[in-house]
Amino acid sequence: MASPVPAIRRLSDGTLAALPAGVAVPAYDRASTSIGIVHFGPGAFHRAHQAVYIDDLLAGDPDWAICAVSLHSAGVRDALRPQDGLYTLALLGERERLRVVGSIREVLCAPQEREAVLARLADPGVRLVTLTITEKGYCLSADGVDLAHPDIAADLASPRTPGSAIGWLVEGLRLRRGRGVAPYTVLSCDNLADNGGRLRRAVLQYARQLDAGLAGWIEAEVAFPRSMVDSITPASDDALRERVSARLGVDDAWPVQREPYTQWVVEDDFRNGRPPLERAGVVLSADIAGYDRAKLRLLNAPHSTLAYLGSLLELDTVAEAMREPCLAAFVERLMREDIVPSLPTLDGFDPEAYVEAILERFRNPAIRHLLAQIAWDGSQKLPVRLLGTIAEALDAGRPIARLCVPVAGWMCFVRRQATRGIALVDPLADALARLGRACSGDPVRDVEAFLRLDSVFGALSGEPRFVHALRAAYARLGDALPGAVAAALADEGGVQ
Ligand code: CS2
Repeated sequence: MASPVPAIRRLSDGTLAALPAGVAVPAYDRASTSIGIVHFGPGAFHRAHQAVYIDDLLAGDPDWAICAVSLHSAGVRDALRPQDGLYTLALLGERERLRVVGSIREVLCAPQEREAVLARLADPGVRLVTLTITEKGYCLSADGVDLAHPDIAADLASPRTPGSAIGWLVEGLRLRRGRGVAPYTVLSCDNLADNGGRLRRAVLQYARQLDAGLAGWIEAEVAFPRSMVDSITPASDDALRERVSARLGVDDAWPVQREPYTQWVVEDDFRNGRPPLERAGVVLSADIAGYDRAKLRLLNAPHSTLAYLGSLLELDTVAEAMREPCLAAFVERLMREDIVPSLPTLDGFDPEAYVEAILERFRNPAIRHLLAQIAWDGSQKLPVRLLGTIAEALDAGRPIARLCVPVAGWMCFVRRQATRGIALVDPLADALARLGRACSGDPVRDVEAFLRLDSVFGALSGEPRFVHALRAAYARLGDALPGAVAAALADEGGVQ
């Protein structure tokens, strides 16, 4: 008689003790931790970054376990709940190291578990709410919230059943105020300069539409520290899942991976206690402005540059793009000659060493970081990563020709995807697809059409020197096929 097929065992509290030696596991009793943090957006980045720092400090301070809340899809909840919130982090160094992370004690899907989310937000034990919801999740306008955004408009119409992050934050704060519970601190961990300040202004503007008293209370009582987060985290794929499950000897439905390097700088402005973050290696600082900007401009902007120009060159990954001499030389020159001069001088910050370290991280052959992943959401990323540098260079009378090449590269990428019938991942995907299809290759007409995207270009579109430089860059990329792109990049001296 055939023996029964053994049920495939799953990573969970019950199987933790049986994991092979060499796989790191939580160094504390998970059952004796309590939830002190609600996190919105438990994607790969949160689980590879903040949740790992919290995992490091729970042994010494058990009050800060995480309730992870997805705002839209049930995928993370469905993968992690059967695993008691456990998942594996693969650290992609010379030798891959595995670590099971235990800091997420609860996983909720907000649209399906509204009461549970509100109960957590109102819980006095929760003193911190963190967010990684990507740039678009904030529904920002130039200096507040976009009141016309469909998610915000829907929440304003029925604020007790929110859908947006800002709607949830404000509803949670309203409950706490009503019950006499001290507010939580709100910590944005997304790649936006002044992320805390921008979120604060957006929350206040939203709350003012609903209740001036509540808005006044939030303004007086709630802290929104700024933060800078950094660790390269390629999306999880089947190869990772299979590798990890094979090494663990049990199934992990959704492991995550990242480079060994990680950094988290947080403004030390918490009103209701905070986790002892410094014990886990977080840098707490009175003023982080400058660090967030350096990271966005010197890491994320080059990343987007590699993504668009590398995709046009038909390359797949960051490491491959860095092996393409014309592109690697272009990016390095962009960083050293055009971006470094835009950064304020900071005590203890050596921009040249920072550039060197970033280039080294981009070259890491152990990481398969898809350019297509970084190319997502260009309409949200370009303003924070590149267009601010261009605006400042214009004001200061510095050259902008090279800085315009990645912007033109994005336009060519949009055009190419549209002509190939490939959908973009971008909140403006429909408008961009229409624009891309209407492009004729004529620099004057095409650039003018893109510049009408007000939420992307804002006042820059009326700046003649910018329009001129962008047209020139777009013209140099020509038909945007690999030959033309390589020639434009190799000839970069000429774009000065
Ligand atoms: C990347 C970032 O996907 C992207 O747009 O530029 O996720 C980048 O890897 C991280 O910010 C690194 O800290």
